[in-house]
Amino acid sequence: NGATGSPRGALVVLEGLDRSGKTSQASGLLTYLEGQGLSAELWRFPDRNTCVGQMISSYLSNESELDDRTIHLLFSANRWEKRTLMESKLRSGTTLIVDRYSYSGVAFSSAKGLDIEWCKGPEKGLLAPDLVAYLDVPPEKAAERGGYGGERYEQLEFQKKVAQHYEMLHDLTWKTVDACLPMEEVAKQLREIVMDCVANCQKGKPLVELWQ
Ligand code: 2DT
Repeated sequence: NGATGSPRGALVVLEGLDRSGKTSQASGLLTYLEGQGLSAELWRFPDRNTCVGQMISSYLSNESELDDRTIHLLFSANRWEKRTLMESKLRSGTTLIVDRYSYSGVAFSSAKGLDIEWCKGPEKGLLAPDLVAYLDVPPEKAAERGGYGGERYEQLEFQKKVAQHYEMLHDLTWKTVDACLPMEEVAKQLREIVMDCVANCQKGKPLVELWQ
């Protein structure tokens, strides 16, 4: 952000299967970044607070049925409705730690059998993460951690498919962290890659769009 001279924040996305530890790690990261004196916020998708988010939430809790492409587009719309705010936060110097993003969108929908390129389509033009930290855990291990809620998708066989589809999405921003390590070790590795990413954004790494 050379125009104003104020450094921009980083867009950091955490991805992984259910029970991979994303949510706990995301809140640990937020505390750490704030402790470093950085402006940071924790976001998550789906954002269940909006009208679109409520439709998604009722689908996930099996209270409603939707066609696979319809729910895919709703997840995407739920990111689009946050895009303007996301860009202004980043440009004003706030780092965003985002629990799930377009990579969940594509991995989960394509695991149902939808074409992966079709799935990427509506994500094009959203902001590209500066870092995607993938918390890697074998689906069987994640299932053993227990506490799959009763939501749609929280089943071992489906999670195995999602893991395979995540693998097709690795790109230059992708960093895999072994989520079977002790929680504190995972946290330490995350802090390192995130601080590295924050520094690059401060140095002027451009903010670009996804999958153009
Ligand atoms: P949690 O709220 O527990 O993370 O579960 N999902 C998520 C999709 O299918 N597409 C998406 O675009 C996103 C963001 C992953 C949300 C569930 O919804 C799935 C698990």
